[in-house]
Amino acid sequence: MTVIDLRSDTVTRPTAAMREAMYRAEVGDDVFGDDPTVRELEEYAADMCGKPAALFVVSGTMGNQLAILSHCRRGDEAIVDYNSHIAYYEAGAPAVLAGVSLRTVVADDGIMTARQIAAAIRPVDIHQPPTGLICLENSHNRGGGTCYSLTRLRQIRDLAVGHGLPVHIDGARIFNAAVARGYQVSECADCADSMMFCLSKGLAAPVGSILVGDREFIARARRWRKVLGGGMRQAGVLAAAGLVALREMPERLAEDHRRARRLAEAGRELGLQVDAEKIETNIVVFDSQWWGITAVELQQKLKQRGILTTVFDRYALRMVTHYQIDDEMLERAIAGLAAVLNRQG
Ligand code: TLP
Repeated sequence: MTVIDLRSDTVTRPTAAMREAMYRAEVGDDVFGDDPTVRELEEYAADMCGKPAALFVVSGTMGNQLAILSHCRRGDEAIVDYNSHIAYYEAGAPAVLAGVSLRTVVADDGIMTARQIAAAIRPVDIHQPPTGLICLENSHNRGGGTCYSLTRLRQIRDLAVGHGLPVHIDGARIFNAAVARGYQVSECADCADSMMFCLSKGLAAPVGSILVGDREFIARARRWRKVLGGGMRQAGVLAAAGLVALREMPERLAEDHRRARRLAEAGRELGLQVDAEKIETNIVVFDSQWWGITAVELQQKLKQRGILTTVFDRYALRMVTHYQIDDEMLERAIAGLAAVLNRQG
């Protein structure tokens, strides 16, 4: 039985072109600034985002945390939505590492409005933590792969500029958002002071994320990366795969989005609650409550058929389409879902 792994797009394996590039990569000691391939990747990524500088980091989590460390002072508060990766999945790192608390906003599908953010900005008051940063997630993972519109991003940028506050975008899946919404990643980055994106999700590179921003910000982040032990040596072998990911992989994401929509429509026909119209990118979150089956039970039954998924909460189960899921595997996953639910019903 071949396993159909819909747990995440993080499970994607490097392409043949990536492995070839890794094999041939020119390398040096990147902590000394001597790795030509890392430098090439950083320059390429900065250019793509229309920012002066970039930093290659171990993970998306590290990229987000370096942004918080580099923008904020100890005691500051960062505005995030309550379901954001930073608030939900980063193990309390803003408090642990930066001494930064989070002001969480409850936003529809994870997409905050400028008005909600404005209401969360603290007044100058000795009793309250100063607002130090606004963080947006695009596309939004727990929101079901939802995306910010450029209009919304620009409204938030204008608000932030008015308050003298920096904006960071957790763009782990920014290429998914860009492909789905038909904008450039640079147009998103233009609405923020910093942006992080992952090479190791839908773009299929084995390891690594990128943080972009201005030179001074990236210099601070580089120092914080060293503090956290994230200075890498001959990292060109990884950067080489990252370059292939950026050059060759973004366009095909539309295929993952088409398959996610197909999966959502099939799930809805089976009685799982999901707003298939809302599926814009590669993430589908099904609500199993109507079937009277918890997400954990559904996950286990699917697993017995070789279909792997992620539990979001009691009745919410996530499935993610990606490079290793073709049409035939998707149809097998849908058939498996139908078999499990029909037996259940
Ligand atoms: N998300 C992972 C898990 O951590 C939940 C996944 O499977 O989706 N920002 C966003 C929006 C993310 O979805 C993730 C990873 C990250 C940051 C962190 O990236 P990594 O895993 O590289 O630290």
